[in-house]
Amino acid sequence: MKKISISVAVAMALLGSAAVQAKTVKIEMTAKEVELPIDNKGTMYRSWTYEGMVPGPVVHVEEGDVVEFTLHNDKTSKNSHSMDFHAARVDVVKDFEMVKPGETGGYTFRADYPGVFYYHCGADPMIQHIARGMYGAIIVDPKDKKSIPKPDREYVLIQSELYANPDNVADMMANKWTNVMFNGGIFKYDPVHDPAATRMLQAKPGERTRIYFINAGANEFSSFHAIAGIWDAVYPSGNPKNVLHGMQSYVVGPGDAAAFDIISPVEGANALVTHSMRQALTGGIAILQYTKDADPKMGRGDNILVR
Ligand SMILES: [Cu+2]
Repeated sequence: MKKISISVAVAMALLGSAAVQAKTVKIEMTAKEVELPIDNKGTMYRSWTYEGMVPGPVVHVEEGDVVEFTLHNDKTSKNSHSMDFHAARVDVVKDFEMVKPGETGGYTFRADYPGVFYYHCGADPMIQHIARGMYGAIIVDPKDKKSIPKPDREYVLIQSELYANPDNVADMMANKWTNVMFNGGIFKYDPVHDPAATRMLQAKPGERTRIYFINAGANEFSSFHAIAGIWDAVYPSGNPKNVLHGMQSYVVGPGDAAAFDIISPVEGANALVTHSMRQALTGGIAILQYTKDADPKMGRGDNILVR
């Protein structure tokens, strides 16, 4: 992201004698068409992106914040692009309209609902813009911090399908995907199934780890499961008011998201998978390793989404 600036006290409302402040958060992104690796070997894929990365940057705001979003479409782009934030309530025609190469668009919304929400390009054909990599996460922290347990670590995992030929929209419409990816890579965090993988998610035994799980699709449902673990809590859409306990799996459809909390009583690992086997065994597995000396930087700050 080029810049995120936060200006406080844009809106001041007087409630009795107490001043209530609403933050305005400015988010700017540039749509860029670039080559990116889609596996641990470095196989390159012609990707369409936000900010040159798949997934796009994690946007993090608080419930009630006003988000001023600006989308630049790089002048080297060959296609129009757009932005659909699932955390926004706006006008689909005016606000989600396509931005041509070299032009700028944008809109403003208030993040009224806490949770984890999908964002994606909605330019035509949407199936292709999503499959090429134009998706990401926006996390809206609840205003009431006590409404949800504070996690020790947090990770973003976004599931998507890989189509061998991204120019072939007919194959996408026929659902002819070859692999499922987490965060834009086949077995990106799974050295068990791909020895070339160098990354894993990490936590300590006893820590509460929260996975912000988004299913970008474009087509497949995900049955998200932790092999050798149980979800302590699942929050559909990440909203603290939606809570399920002791879940083995929870289905997240295309375009949907949920927050999954897990606590391991032992050292070792869980394998986080979509339990649909063709999806898991073609790339949809991430290892969450539990050790007493887990890297304190993992699952925090910029390492919420492990690049
Ligand atoms: Cu696009």
